[in-house]
Amino acid sequence: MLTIALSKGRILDDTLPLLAAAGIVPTENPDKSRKLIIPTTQDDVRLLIVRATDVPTYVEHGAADLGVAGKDVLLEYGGQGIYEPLDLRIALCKLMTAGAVGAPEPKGRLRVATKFVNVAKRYYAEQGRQVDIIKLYGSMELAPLVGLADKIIDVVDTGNTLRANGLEAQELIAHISSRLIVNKASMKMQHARIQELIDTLREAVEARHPR
Ligand code: PRT
Ligand code: MG
Repeated sequence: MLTIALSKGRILDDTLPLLAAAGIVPTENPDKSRKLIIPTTQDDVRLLIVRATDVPTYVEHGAADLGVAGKDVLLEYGGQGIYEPLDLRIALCKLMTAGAVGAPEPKGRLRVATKFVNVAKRYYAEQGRQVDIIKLYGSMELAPLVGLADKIIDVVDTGNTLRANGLEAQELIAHISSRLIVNKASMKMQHARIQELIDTLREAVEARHPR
């Protein structure tokens, strides 16, 4: 059995066509179903529906053999137990700092609100900048508006969410796309099977999202 962990929403939507190219099609619509384990047209392949931030955890611990996760999630997760063999070139966005439009740089320690605590620590450490990091789980855009933080670090796509809240994107931390990830033991134990799937997905990526 090959188990593939995915999150609902944009990652699922953009991954299903790639899996279809490898002959893997869910037997029920994962967006509509309440099931968290979804069989596919291949008897020995199933999908696990998990939170985006939980995908690396399932894969590192071997509860899933493969997964699809945003590079933002992978940068935050860290973890040495996962291979990342393929850039799927889907769910593109940027990891950025943002702050209130026109706000001056604060004099003292910068307060940064984010769910990407590890990324934030690394980013400001590289710059030699002292910061207080405030962990949030969502609606980061609110933090600078109500004085909780000077800046946020978040994923930005169109920038509409920032603009709607009087914020502007400032520094680019990383270009983000979603990656295929593989459990290290699975890669060894089921090498031929998984390598074949990676190769097929790579061709599908080249066809659908050419550079
Ligand atoms: O939603 P949930 O809390 O379960 O988890 P999640 O937000 O991590 O998952 P999901 O499905 O929303 O995103 C999965 C992956 O898609 C992320 O890990 C990113 O790699 C990628 N991605 C691509 C994005 C976006 N684009 C994106 N725009 N993830 C989130 N957003 C959010 C962003 O956080 C902000 O709130 O959309 C808003 C900004 O969008 P714009 O277009 O207004 O700039
Ligand atoms: Mg989300």
